[in-house]
Amino acid sequence: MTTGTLITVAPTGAESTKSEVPALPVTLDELVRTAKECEALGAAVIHVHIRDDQARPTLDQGRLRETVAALRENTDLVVQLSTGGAVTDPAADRLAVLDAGPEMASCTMGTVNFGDDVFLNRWDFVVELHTRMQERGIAPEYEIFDLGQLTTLGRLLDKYGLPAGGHVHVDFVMGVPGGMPGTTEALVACRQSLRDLPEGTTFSATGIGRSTIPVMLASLSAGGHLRVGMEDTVTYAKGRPVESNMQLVARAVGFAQLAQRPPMTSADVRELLRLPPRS
Ligand code: KMH
Ligand code: ZN
Repeated sequence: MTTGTLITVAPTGAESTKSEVPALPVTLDELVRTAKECEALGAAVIHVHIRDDQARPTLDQGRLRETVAALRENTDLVVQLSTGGAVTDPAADRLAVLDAGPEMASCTMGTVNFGDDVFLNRWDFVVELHTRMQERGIAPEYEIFDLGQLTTLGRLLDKYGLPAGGHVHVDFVMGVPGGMPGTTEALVACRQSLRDLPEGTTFSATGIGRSTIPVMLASLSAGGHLRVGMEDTVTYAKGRPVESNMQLVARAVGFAQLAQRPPMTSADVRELLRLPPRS
């Protein structure tokens, strides 16, 4: 039985521009402020992409380290760095994200068309990410953009073993143009496929764009957790741009409470993911 809800905020992403979406947090100050406010509302994990001084996506190692340190100093959130980066980022830079020492990092389970682009995740790259995280005690969040990627995850775990700590957590990223749709039917199909993964595997889900609300409701009803944020949607309702990440987290918290699955604290989440508690 799932009792609480793990709420992840993905505040920035790599796709929206600051000029088109002025509320997007792109500086370290904006990110830290967002993290603190989202934590106060009920988020327990933050999925982080960073930007440079021109607000362009970057994987600069110094900035990544500074970001991890600032988020740790100012919040108790579990800091999950994106190894997905932007579609243009080379594999070596994406692997080097792990050198910034996050507690958690994303690990996408295959290649997917991404609008007009391709989000490239070759098998050898996935293996390298998984095994480096295993060696360093970083908890992976396996990002699933399409049903077959769950089969790939099963193959990865069979061949290379469980992640550090032994707990498997996946995130269904639904509604990317090129991936699975953000529908209840697709979520249920993914949920069914978890039967082939280790017992106790947990999942969260996020719906891109207008699939945000249906995916949130489907995930809660299927025993899943939630990821929300301006990485995934910049429209709150028809004709209403998102005002802030806090607005999205507050809505997710409201839905979780209605479902009688209140937000988990970051300490609860560390226990779930078998991460060491914060000293
Ligand atoms: N920005 C996308 C190309 C992740 O963060 O791990 C990939 C992405 C996945 O956002
Ligand atoms: Zn991301």
